[in-house]
Parts: sequence; structure tokens; C-alpha cells
Amino acid sequence: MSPFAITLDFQRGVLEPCNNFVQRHLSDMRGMYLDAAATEKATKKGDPLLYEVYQYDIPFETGQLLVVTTVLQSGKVGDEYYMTKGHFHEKEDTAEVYLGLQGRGCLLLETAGGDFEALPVKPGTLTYIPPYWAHRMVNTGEENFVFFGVYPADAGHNYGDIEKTGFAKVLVAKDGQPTLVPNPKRGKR
Ligand code: S6P
Ligand code: ZN
Repeated sequence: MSPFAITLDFQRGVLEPCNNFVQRHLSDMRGMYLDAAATEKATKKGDPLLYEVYQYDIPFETGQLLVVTTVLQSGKVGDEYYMTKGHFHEKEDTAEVYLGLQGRGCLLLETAGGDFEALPVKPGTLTYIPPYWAHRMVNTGEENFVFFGVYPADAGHNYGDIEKTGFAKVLVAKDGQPTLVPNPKRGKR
């Protein structure tokens, strides 16, 4: 294939051109937020858009890299900040880099072995997600949280258990401040 150049709008997160655009609404994340009643209520009342993903697809082959931006809206379901679904890579020994472009957020990471990390992200924060670490971004700010990512094109995604029971800790607002608390759903896997 030939080299190419595309445009990334740092403010809006839009990749141009883009051949893989995904929108996730609250109804796509049923059961992932702790407050089931708040989820139902907000889903019925307009099913808010939570995030958009702009990816420039190239062949999903070993040796290639995918570039992707995510625009995560600001808001909460109950006390819990809007977040991405989060995933392990299907090919678990693949890493990823995230670069914060706009807004404020937090990267939650964990391994199948029980290690957990939380890294605050602001514009210019470059985070490295090593192989074997599941990753989820959370918008802890009051504006859109925009970040760029690059990862191996053959990595794939495994949402599996994370869809059912989430990460070891969840980010909630307590007295207006983002606070990590243990996830009561864990231990039920
Ligand atoms: C892909 C990369 C991101 C996420 C995106 C949405 O490996 O980590 O592009 O796909 O931020 O998150 P999720 O968890 O819904 O795929
Ligand atoms: Zn990933």
C-alpha cells in the first residue's frame, strides 16, 4: 500500500477522511453503569449519545497500525461519569497509545491478574497501555473529552466480562469531585 496523510482536528476529534465511524448511545451500554434505574430513565428519555469513534481503517494485518479518535461526551449516569465500554485486545499481547487532545479524563487499566491503575489525562498527556491491560476512558470534566489512539491493526477487541461486571473500580462524583470507589459488581464473575 502507499503512504498517506489524513487530517485530525484536535478540538473536535474528527478524522478526515474517515471510513469507520461508530456512535455509542446509553442503550448500547445497558448494564454497564451501576445505577440501573438512572440508566433506564435516561434511555427512555432520549437515549443520550455517549461517545463517537473515528477510525481510519486499513487492512487488519500484522505490522499495520490503526489510528483512531474518540469523542466522549460530558455527563453522568447516576453519579457515574460517562465512560467508554472498555476492552482487552483480542490479541492480548498488543499495546496501545492514547494521547489526550481536549478536556479532562481518566484512563482506567487492569489486568486479568488483578492489577489496577488509574491515570489522569489532559491535553498533551500521552499514556502507554502495555500488552495484557484492559483499558477504559472516563470523562471527568465538563466538556467533551477527546483523545487519539494508535494500536496494531490485528489487535481486535474483547469486551467479554467487562460488559457484565466492569473494572475493579468505578469513577463517581462525590461532593462534586471524581472519586474512585470499589465496584460492587466485582466478585460476581
Ligand atoms: C481501540 C481503542 C479505542 C476504543 C474507543 C472506544 O483499541 O482502544 O479506539 O475502541 O475509545 O472504546 P471501546 O471500549 O468502546 O472500544
Ligand atoms: Zn484498545
